[in-house]
Amino acid sequence: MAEGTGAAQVEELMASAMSELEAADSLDRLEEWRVSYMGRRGRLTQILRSLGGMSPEERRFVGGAANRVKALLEESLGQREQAIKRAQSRGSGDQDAFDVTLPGWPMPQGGLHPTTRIVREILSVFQSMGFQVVEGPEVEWERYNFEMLNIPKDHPARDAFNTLWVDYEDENGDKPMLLRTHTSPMQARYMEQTKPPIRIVSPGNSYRYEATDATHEWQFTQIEGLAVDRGVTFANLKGTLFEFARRIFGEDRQVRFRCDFFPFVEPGVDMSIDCFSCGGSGCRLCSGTGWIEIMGAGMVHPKVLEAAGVDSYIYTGFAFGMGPERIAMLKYGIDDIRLFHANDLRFLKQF
Ligand code: FA5
Repeated sequence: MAEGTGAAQVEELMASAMSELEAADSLDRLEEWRVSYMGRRGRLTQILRSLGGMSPEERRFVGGAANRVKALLEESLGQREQAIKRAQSRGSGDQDAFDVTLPGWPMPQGGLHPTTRIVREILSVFQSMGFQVVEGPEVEWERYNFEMLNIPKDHPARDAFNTLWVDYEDENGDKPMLLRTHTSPMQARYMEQTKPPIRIVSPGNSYRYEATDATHEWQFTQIEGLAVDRGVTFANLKGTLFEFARRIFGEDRQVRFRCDFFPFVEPGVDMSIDCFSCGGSGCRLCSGTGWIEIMGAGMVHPKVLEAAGVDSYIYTGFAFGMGPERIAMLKYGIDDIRLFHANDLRFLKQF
């Protein structure tokens, strides 16, 4: 046999073996294929057997090629066998093909976002004191966000609420829609709809057009509180918020109320707790003051009650508004509010 002829034979055998292997679609046909190429009288076996009659040079050449082809065919046979078995077990619905006793793949477990966690925790404290949870729109009318809260147009207090206005014009050419700058519009909305006694907390997103830094975001959460009834006093406000602070920050908390101004309350206060990091002696967390401010509050302004149709001669109320992210920052030692919306799993996985 000439060197070229032997090589051509091996090459031709390889091509036909591979195409027949592709076509073999059952284990029986696979066995037939194996016998016809690699069985005792198989075509490849014949070539290997004929090596003895070849010249040493030809034997080296053809033998090398035939052995490489043999290894390749054996490997391809194994792969084809696996593929046929997989296809058969899928098609037959064979119970043995799927071992139900094997443990499943572990699914990565998600967790609640830290804002969701703290909001739920705060709400449950107030719910346990008889407050009901209500929610309202984030795209709000100027009327609820400002006017009904005793902040008329051109009132300087509007400067404190850097507003994102919605590009919508009414028939007078005014733009009366905005992204609410706080959750306080819910005071007006709820009082307009519901007669006292009222005890609600209202969580939700608020938006302000401001530069972000470690303690300011342009989108943040607030929780509003409102209690209106006959004879509600400032002592009720202090008692409720004191209990809230102890339940969230620990039994030994001290609270401090100082005068502050919000047009929708009179008197208005800000509430601080003694710094739980330094115990009141002054540290970085409390900027050396020993106190940490956590919310604005006050007695609902009579004008706000009247604007919503509540008789201010009969009823009084208190209101408060806090930022849950800031509270979570204090509680969990988070030093930058921007982490809440950064979608960084290293941060989120800690909660
Ligand atoms: C108000 O928004 C008042 N509506 C709160 C209020 C309600 C007072 C009822 C009296 C009666 P202020 O702007 O201070 O107030 O915001 C309240 C809280 O929201 C702040 O203490 C802070 O925790 C949070 N907050 C305000 N601005 C931002 C901001 N840019 N990023 C993150 N949190 C903020």
